[in-house]
Amino acid sequence: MKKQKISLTFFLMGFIGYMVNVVFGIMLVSGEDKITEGLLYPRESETREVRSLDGVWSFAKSDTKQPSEGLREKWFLKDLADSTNVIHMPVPSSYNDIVEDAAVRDHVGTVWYERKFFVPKSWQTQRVWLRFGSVHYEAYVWINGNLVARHSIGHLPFETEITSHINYAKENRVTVLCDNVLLQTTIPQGKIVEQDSDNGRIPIQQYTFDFFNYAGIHRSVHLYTTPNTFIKEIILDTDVDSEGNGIVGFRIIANNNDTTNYAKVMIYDRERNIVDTQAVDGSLTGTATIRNVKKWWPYLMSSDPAYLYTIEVKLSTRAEENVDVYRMKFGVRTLKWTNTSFLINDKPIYFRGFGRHEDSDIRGKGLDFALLTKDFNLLRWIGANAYRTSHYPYSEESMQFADEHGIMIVDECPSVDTDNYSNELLLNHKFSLEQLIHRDRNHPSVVMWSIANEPRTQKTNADQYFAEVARYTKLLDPSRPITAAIAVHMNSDELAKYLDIISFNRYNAWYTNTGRLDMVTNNVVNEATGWHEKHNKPVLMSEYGADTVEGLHMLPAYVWSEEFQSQQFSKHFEAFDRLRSSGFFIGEFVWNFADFKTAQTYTRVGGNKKGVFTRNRQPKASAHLLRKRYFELASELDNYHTLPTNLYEYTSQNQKQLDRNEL
Ligand code: GCB
Repeated sequence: MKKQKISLTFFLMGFIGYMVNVVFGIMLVSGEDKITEGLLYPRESETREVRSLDGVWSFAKSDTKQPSEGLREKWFLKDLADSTNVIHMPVPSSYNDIVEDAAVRDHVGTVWYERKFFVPKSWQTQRVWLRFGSVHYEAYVWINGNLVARHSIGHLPFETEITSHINYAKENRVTVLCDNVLLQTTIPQGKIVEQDSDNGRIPIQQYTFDFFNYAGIHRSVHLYTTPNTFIKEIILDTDVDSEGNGIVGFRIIANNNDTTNYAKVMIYDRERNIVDTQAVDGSLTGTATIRNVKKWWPYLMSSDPAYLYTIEVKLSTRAEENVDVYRMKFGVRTLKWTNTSFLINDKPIYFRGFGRHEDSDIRGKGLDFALLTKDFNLLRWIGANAYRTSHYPYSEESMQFADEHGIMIVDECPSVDTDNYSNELLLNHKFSLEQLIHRDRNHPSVVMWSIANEPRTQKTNADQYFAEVARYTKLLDPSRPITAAIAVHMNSDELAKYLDIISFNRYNAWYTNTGRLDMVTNNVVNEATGWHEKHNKPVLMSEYGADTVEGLHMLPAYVWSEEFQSQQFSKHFEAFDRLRSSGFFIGEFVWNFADFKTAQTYTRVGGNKKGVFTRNRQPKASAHLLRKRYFELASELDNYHTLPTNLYEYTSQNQKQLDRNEL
């Protein structure tokens, strides 16, 4: 089925009665048949060059009352500064917190970005590609005034070939229009309402999800080259045979689809030794074998976790040998699941993890390598082995970090609080999963797909809707289980039956029975047991927690204090240990790794404070408690006995004996 769609804001502006004179015409968006192509992560090789366009771009916010002005006046045809006032804007970054102006922070609708660049003459014989790691939510891209790309759904990459639009002899200009409007049919959903203000009637973006709707060019922008005939995709499927050899199925897709192509595939180990070489032709499909494979293990589940190999693909055509070369890292591990357990390399997984956000001060959701590195250091420090990409796909660079550090990922699509089910929503939801799986399918760290967070699965049509989302996800990737973080009561939920693993979010002693630390443990045990008894599937707790203001201490424990967060965690730990002994409970994820910004409401003091770390990544008291538990679990469950020497502070000579008794 083909569907027609115009840009969100333009649709919206029609909706609220603004005049729109110039749109790009009608953009075609197809439905189920929309399949992502290409998008290999930009990497240099002897046949490819990569250039970053990150840096300081020109930026202009549209006038909320004249959202289509820039299009009507064709700002993309000349320098942005010739049409409107521009300011400096870093890329990658959200634009919201860069300026001391609430109108930018709370802007609804379109903004413009622009920068100039040169390409070397040597690129004239190559294809040139422009790739965005993510623009939130909808993007239109012009090169030298020509519309070259359009993409919607934030948090996911897109690219386009710009070879024929490039000037090799002079400067080039890239212009981006970014639209942050969320509607009932976008993923995630939102709603625009018109309200009276002191400045007249204005559109307000409403949304139910609990994180700030940051917008802008959130991830890196790259130019890269490929030869004329090039490797478009590499799809891996790894396994381990009964003798412990790694089986690496690979499928290479070349852009020309020519059956006379052939390829040489080499597999290197971590020390750069060649461990297998395969020559394939025609279908470019084959299987490599790695003798005595070193499996990819999660952090603290092996003394040598996160072992990665490198696959090198050299594509040749009848006319030219080694026309394109691409290398990428991968891991070999198996996943299996039953109705009580989830196994990696035939060993049961017990998740010790977090729900997280891509969020920090100033840059919002902008990719930042210092932050990324710090976060992974903190994950290791605290002994976590997993996190969920709540509530949208995280950066490709973070997925590479997860592979390298052995952190298992529950990879979530951007559907949050899914409601008001419609066909258009379903198509977009499926497309978000298709783009996500296309992007992340080769990462060993990705062990599960999460198809939604807290969908309203008690509502009319939820059953039918999620039957289809689940079917489609499993069709795209049968090798990983699917889950969703459910908050609806198990008696009214219509989704869990379609999942392989049931995840539930619950805030005992916080949103229910606030402050009652004596009403946590049994409730958690009963709810998890209920889910298992109803559906006969493994269960994990995907969210629990309490808002906590760092430095607020109250004894006896009182909500918002550090004491309360620690004690509320501890009550959950008791529940988790009881559940572990009953055999179907496979993990615990604290909400949240760090404090994060939300929309303004009277329930949030400077944002959501359920972090174990502050927004600035400093530990609250609960972080030290959690660290003890996560390492103790590693020791108990995964035979990991090299505990950090500073896990316990010295208190007395008697302490060791007491600790041992407690363990
Ligand atoms: C939830 C949501 C998460 C919120 C959290 C909270 O259930 O999944 O996005 O931030 O609760 O703190 O309210």
